[in-house]
Parts: sequence; structure tokens; C-alpha cells
Amino acid sequence: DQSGLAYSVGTTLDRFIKSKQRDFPFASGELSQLLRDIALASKIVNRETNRAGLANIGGAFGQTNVQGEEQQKLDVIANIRFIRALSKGGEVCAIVSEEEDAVIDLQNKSGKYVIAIDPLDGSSNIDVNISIGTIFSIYRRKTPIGSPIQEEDIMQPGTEQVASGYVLYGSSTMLVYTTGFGVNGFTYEQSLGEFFLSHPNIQAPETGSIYSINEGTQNDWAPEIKMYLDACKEKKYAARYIGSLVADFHRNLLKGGIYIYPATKKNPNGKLRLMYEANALAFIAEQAGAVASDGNMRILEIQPKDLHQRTPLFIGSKEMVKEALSYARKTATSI
Ligand code: P6P
Repeated sequence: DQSGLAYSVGTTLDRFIKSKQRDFPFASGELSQLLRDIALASKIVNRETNRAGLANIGGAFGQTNVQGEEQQKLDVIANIRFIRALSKGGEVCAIVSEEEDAVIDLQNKSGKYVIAIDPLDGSSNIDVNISIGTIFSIYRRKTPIGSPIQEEDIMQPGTEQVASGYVLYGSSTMLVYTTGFGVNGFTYEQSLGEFFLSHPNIQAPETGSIYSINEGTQNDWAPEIKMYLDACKEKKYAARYIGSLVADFHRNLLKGGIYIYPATKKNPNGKLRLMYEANALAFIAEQAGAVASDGNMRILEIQPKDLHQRTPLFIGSKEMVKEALSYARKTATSI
């Protein structure tokens, strides 16, 4: 790519987005502006996250969200910050958020994009200072700009995403995203308030030796999951599960590995959400040469029926997911 200079590590996110604008010859820069709006909100959430303990804003908020989970204050703050940044940015007409029961219609007559977002996933980790993350999916609305928002604007399969990504508030804060032309990672330099390109063109290793799953629920798994985990232990793989999807996914993406959240008795459709968790990471995974399945099909091809619907998730290195799914076929034939 002639714009080799723009790819040089150390380029700022802004300059990178501008250099990549050429990938969208017909776009008038709205998607670029939208990505900037997300980056801005993530800088604010990063600041709130870093001082959560100090400002005593950690701990339960005393309300529960649509998930029925104890809402941590930072969840609420992150949700407000992203919604505010996206509505002020002017590019978005509707938002689906883990923290909101219904679609937020921004009444924006010129907004072209629909966002599905988990403002702060893994928030139960906040009080114990474990990495947490924001996950987002970006779609183009299907119905004419300026017309009322319809269900078809919202209920789009993951294959329709124009961009997706995550922010990992970890030992350093990173923004990783794709617009369908590969995956690039940016690391936040607090003192300058800028994201710098640190992981150009991320490619997931074809295979790996790390598995991420909550083994505490193993008595609730289908037999094939247990068979696959036994095979991993035979091969002396490493178990790495920190209870924060973005952190587990990001490590496996860079080092090779598989993350599984299967159907369990408590969560017969898995625990993770299709629209603002699985789809975004599945788009990133596929763009980085990895794969994402619900156990039967590509995550990206699932037609959403409900905003907050859950899905089992097998995501990570191609060879590992393929092997994990082969056990499903084995038990299917054995039945
Ligand atoms: P469990 C956090 O609540 C989350 O959504 C993911 O970030 C994480 O991987 C998973 O759920 C942990 O769930 O049931 O293993 O505690």
C-alpha cells in the first residue's frame, strides 16, 4: 500500500483514519468522524476507570440493568459518556446499548449509522482492578436517512457491520478496530491524550495453546465441550480466564488461543450478547484470520431477533475452534 508512511508504528489514530479514508472512496468522512467520536468517549471512560477507586465511584449503584445484574457506577457513567459523545458527534441515528432496555432513537435526521455497544463489559472486575472493556459494532441504517428508525435498521446480522472494535482498559489502554480492511491496534499515551498505532495489521496465530472458559460450570456443559477440554489438558495447554471477555479475547488474538462461553443450564443460549459483544469480536476475529462460531454457524450470519439475545461463543485461532467444533460432530454422530 503506497500509504506505507501512514502505517508506520507511532502514527496517531487521527492520521491513520485519514490515511485509510481512501478505503472508502464514496464515504464523505462520516465513518471517520464516528471513529473519532468513539475514541474521544473512550479517553473519558479511561480517565473515569483509572480513578474509580479514588473517586469512590466504584461499587454497586443500587440499580440493576436489563441483564438483572448489579449495575456498577462505572457502567452507568460509561453508558452516559458514549451516548453523549455519539449523539453530539452527529453521525449516529440509533444506539443499542447493554445498559438500555430499548433502542435509543437519537432523532438525528442526518445520522447514517447505527451503533450497538457494550459500554463497559466485565464491570464486576472494576472493584478488583482487573482489565475491563468497551465493545462496539457499527452498521449503516437500511431505511432512508431522515425517515423514522425501523426494525430493519437495527436487527442486522453481523455480516452487515461496516466497522467494529473494542477498547481494553488494561495495563495500558488500547483501541483495536476494523473497517473490513484488516485489524489495527492503537495504544493510548495518557500524557499526550493520543492513541498511537502500536499493533498494525494484527493477524491471529492459526493455532495456539491457551484456552479460556469458566471451568466452574463444567458440570453444566454438553459432553463435547468436556471432551474438547480434556483434549486440551492432554496437550498441556494453559488455562487463562480472567472473567473479562475483551481481555481474554485480546490476549488470545495476539498469542493464539480459544475463548469458549458455551450453553449451560443457567444460560441455555450462552451468556454473551450477540448484538454488542459476539458480533463485534467476530468481525475483528475474521479480519485477523481467526474464526467465531456459535457451535453450529458463523456468529456473523446469525439473524438477530431480539436486542439482547444471547449466543454461545467459540472464538479464536482457526485450528483451535475447528477442533473444538469437531467434538460437537463426534457426539452428534455418536447419538
Ligand atoms: P462467567 C463479564 O460479565 C462477561 O460478560 C465477560 O466479560 C466474561 O468473559 C464473562 O461474562 C464471565 O462470565 O459466567 O464466567 O463469570
